Amino acid sequence: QGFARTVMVTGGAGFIGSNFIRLVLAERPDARVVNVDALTYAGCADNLADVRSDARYAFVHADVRDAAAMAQAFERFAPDAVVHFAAESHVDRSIADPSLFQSVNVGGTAALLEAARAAWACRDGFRAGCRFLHVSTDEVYGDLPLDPCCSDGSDAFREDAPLRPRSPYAASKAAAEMFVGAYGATYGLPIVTVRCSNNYGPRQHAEKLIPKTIERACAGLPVPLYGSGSNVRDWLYVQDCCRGVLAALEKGRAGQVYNLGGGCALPNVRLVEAVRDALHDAGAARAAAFSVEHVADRPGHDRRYAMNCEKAAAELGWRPTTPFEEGMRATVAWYLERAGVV
Ligand code: NAD
Ligand code: TDX
Repeated sequence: QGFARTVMVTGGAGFIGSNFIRLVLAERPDARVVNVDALTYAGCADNLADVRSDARYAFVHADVRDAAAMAQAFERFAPDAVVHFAAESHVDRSIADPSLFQSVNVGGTAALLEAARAAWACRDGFRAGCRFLHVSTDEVYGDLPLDPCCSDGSDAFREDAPLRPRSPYAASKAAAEMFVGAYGATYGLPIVTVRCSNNYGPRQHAEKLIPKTIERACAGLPVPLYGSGSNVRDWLYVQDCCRGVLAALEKGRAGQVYNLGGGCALPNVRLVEAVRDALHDAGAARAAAFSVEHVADRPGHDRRYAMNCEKAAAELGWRPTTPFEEGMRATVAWYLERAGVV
């Protein structure tokens, strides 16, 4: 399978999307990228400051729910592929405003699928080589018990596990996947889905746990840990995730789902200690006063996520390669440099 020459990336001004665009431009010299982003509070034009002048990059300021704008973008740029990152991504915000998540994550995905279906239709089905890559999350599976007897990984979710989302965010991502599956089954639209675990790395919004921990520690403020801090997340360095998304785009089988996990499960309380240690190693003086405060738990807080990623290894040749300490070092260095701390 040859690589798509024009890739429409939605949500490319966000955390993973901006890292993905940079990867594609660097490693696929023949590719053009069209970034479709509404620049919500989570989108940051500066995330792509260094690629803005690249002749192979174009930006469309539009909302994926806007059917006319999507049709226009397809017509103007004639993308071969769509990589759909655009979403409301923060679980706490979904608890405060679930309808926004329904509108953007479900309605936005449905509108984009419809635009792709119309744009790529031809007499025999769809244009040769076209492909829709949908970015989903491990949260659609629901959570697992914390019980350490299961920590050998044997209870990790495989791609065919039932979806049991528990937060409004996870429900909206699961509902989006239902539309994705329906477009594959009904119309034969060539779609590949990836379910990623918790990403970390440069350019993540400060509302998420790792950047929040770095910012607060550097400001001498306590890090708020929800509940006991024993909830477990599987951390995936964003560069590894982007390589997995690219591999799925290029090598994934249409109609298939691939788990992309980090293989690095940590309880939150351990995770923030790892951030503290990386800050110390980087010489961030204020982090010496690092402290944690246990605050009210997130309602319905998922206990643990774990995915089995053998399918991505076997079919895509993908596995995460960045050791956690190295990814954390690079992450902390990026935030400290941006803040002018070291
Ligand atoms: P993010 O919040 O950092 O970025 C989201 C981007 O989408 C922003 O640039 C925002 O402006 C844009 N956007 C939001 N609503 C839009 C709309 N209606 N139209 C057009 N653009 C819109 O998110 P992220 O962390 O980079 O996550 C990207 C995708 O990956 C999401 O689909 C998310 O569900 C999924 N995901 C994220 C993680 C993670 O750990 N961050 C893990 C698994 C899956
Ligand atoms: O202040 C905090 N204190 C705290 O204890 C915050 C912001 C979070 N937490 C906990 C909640 C989670 O157990 O830390 C863990 C990580 O929280 P987030 O960074 O908000 O991420 P999470 O809820 O796990 O979801 C992330 O990973 C899966 C992304 O935001 C999702 O988009 C992705 O699908």
